[in-house]
Amino acid sequence: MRKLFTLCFVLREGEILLGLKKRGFGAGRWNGFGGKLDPGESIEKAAAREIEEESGIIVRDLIPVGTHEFEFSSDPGTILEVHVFRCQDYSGEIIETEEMEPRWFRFQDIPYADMWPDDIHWLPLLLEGKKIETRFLFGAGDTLLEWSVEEKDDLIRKTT
Ligand code: N91
Repeated sequence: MRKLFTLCFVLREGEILLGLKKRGFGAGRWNGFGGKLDPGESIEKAAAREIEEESGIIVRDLIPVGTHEFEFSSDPGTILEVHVFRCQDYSGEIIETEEMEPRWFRFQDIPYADMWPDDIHWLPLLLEGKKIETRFLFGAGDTLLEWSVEEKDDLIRKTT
């Protein structure tokens, strides 16, 4: 079974917006913004809605930058298919919500030790403007059992 999710990264000059997840799946880790699709909703609409709900900002020009397939050995056969976007055009004020505590990080200060263990394998590529296609299998305690990261065409011109 496949379950669809979105994950969005807002970028500005040399910085990335991450949110400390305050509750639910992945609580205590710094994440991008995203979540499940509502019934009938497009992937891009869901990505924009989730980031507004979790950080208060309105995003425009979401650029698709790849997909992740996450599988957990505790639930074999269920693939979390995550559609990843980047964005540099937003309006509104970033606010803390019940879900997330947002904060800007310089690329060199990204707190990988307090993030999902797969992030170090693909987030630097995304920040270089690469498109990615990844698969990660997690074992007990979210340890990485198997993984692959493919760089797709370099479709994004690096602007930050
Ligand atoms: O949001 C970020 C930066 N990473 C992220 C990695 C994950 N690995 C498994 N899951 C469910 C993740 C969610 C977010």
